[in-house]
Amino acid sequence: MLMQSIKLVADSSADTLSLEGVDFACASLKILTDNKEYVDDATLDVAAMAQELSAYKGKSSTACPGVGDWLTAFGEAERVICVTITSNLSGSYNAACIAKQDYEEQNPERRVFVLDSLSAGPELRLLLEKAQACIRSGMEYDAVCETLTAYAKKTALLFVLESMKNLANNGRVSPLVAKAAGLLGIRAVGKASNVGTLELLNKCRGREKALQTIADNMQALGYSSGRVRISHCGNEAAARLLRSMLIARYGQLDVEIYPARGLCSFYAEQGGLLVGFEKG
Ligand code: X90
Repeated sequence: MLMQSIKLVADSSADTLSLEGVDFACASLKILTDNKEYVDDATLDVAAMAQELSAYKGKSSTACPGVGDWLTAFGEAERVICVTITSNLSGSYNAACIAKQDYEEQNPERRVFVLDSLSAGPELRLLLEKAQACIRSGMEYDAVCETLTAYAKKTALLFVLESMKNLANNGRVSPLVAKAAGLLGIRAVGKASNVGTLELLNKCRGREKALQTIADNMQALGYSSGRVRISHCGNEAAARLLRSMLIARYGQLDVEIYPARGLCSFYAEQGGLLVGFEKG
């Protein structure tokens, strides 16, 4: 029997533009101001966007991919695995589910599996890498979907934010929670909760303390030696420091560091770090 080819699809909150050895497509979120629209795709100059937004004084917001954007990303694939940003903070998952229905109705032999990551950024990267490995090993579709669903329960996301202004202005955290970051060098350390919302864990004074607190929280969540993915907003130095701290505690580890793309940069803001990892 011919092996069915499987396409991987994610929204741009996954900060992933391509995945080696598999068919992959990304559905873009957008960042909006009164006079400009930034599409979070491969052509977006994230640093230039951050510059422009820091000089901009008006309102800014974001928009999730629409049903049509998801259908375009699915393309013509017979089997699709689709990973979205948390449904509790975005309409992306909902739009993907509607697109799945349309796609399967129009082409009864096609299948789409939509996974709500209940997270953002590097936790999605881990999920995509797991699916990528399964596909490349020749695993069949249903098994990949099951493996991925089980794996998603064993991954987590922690973050450290220097400002939560954009999150608060767009109603993604309460103004009270947002006060935890930004005042007098106070950084907010938190995690993606079990229901895919921002959960504040600690308020830390200073970068070093915030990063140690991330490492402590990883340990408390059962981290032992699994893969770690760190995305940063103009703060590679902090990401590298966190990696050193983790290696000092655990020995050699599989840690990758990369700059966040548009959507995560907008919400995590300058200096922010997102840390996806395997709980153990
Ligand atoms: O649909 C839309 O317009 C997108 C809204 C996205 C809102 C939240 C994005 C968060 C990005 C910030 C820190 C980590 C959050 C963890 C969430 C569970 C990253």
